Amino acid sequence: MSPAALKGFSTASENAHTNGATKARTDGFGTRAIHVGSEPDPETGAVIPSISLSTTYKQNGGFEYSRSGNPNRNALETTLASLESGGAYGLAFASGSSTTATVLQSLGPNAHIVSVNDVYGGTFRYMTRVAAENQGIETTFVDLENADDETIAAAFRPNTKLVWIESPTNPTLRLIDIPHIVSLAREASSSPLVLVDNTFLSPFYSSPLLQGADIVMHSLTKYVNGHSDVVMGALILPSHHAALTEKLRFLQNAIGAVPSAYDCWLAQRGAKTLHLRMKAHGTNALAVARALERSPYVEDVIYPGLASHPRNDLAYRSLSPHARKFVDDYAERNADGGFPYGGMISFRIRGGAEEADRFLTATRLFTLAESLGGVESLAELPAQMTHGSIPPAERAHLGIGDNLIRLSVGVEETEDLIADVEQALRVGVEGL
Ligand code: P1T
Repeated sequence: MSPAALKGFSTASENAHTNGATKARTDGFGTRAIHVGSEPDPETGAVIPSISLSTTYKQNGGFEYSRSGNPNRNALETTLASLESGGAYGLAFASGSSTTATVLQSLGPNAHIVSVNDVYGGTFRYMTRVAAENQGIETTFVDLENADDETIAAAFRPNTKLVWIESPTNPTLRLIDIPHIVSLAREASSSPLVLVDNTFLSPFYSSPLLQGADIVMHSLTKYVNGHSDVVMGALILPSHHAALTEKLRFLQNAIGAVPSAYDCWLAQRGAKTLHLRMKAHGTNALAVARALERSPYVEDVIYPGLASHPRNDLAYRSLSPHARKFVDDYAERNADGGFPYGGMISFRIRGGAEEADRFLTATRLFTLAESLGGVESLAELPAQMTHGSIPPAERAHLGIGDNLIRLSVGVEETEDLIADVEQALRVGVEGL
């Protein structure tokens, strides 16, 4: 038995990257985040892995050429496969967008996709402008939150190969009942795969593979790396998808949209504190959402963890086993209803573009910027920024108006964030 096993935690070697597969493990989420894929170096004893910058490797040493695999990417992929509960295989890519592109390329020509109607603007753009024009792929965008079963079933075609889900969606935080959509997909004649883009909740709050999804994707740029200094993406698949993993791994190498060893090292370092950060993002976001709910300057707050959110029960049901434990402990200590559910909030400021603009320039701690999931708080206007590539009529239909503001709530002190939002709301609406 290895010393690590004697110490009682599952080790990276037990979760060996052999062929990308990880074995069953019993350690908790935070323990896996810190230990799986991150073994002390057998030669030097270094606790933190070194960065292997070599682009090529002497034959028969386990690696060949860095695009096909390198120690840092393998280590990160092992960590990711372990963190995404139900996962066995991890594949890292150069960005979330190149991850999306690789999955869509795997569908071949003239396939059909059923996608949730409110997706990240870049995903919408890839589906409608790149996959449609270059691969003849058609995408039907469906309101998977509210549409009845007949409407959803009617969207499936004989060539539907993929169902694309984000939950909560970007930016209107619509919640999708993943097990229900999986069951509808299983009834479709073309047996489409179900992919969940789990970027917004991260592997801490949600485990779509345990809910029946075939593939989970992440923009690691966001919560998993967590420090706004890496652009990267990943796919995680369960053990029964070895053949699909091989196909995607072939494309990972053949297309070559791979991350650098240095970025993999950074993302793995970030992932070690994912559980700590996600708890802090969640408690801060809940507190900020409550402050917004109380404010006379706010029309509408969307945070699925709020007790007043219409799908708050679905949010609770959709929690990963580890998040449910955290949320239940939290609820025992705070009998005020609602629970932490990730760090993203969207709200409509009273007024229009002018008020939103004033709010966004008045915040002191929330920086006006795209992206999310870093330790620092960010604010943005989806209609003009992240979702500007969605046609105006479609944006209006989705409720992405000029007064919809999206917050990525960071892990600063709670009361400072609340004070910042409250003063910026006053300036935004009253112009003071
Ligand atoms: O930025 P990149 O790493 O390529 O990931 C794309 C992506 C995929 N999926 C979701 C749900 C995302 O939110 C993103 C990127 N989103 C932003 C940059 C944003 O500000 O919403």
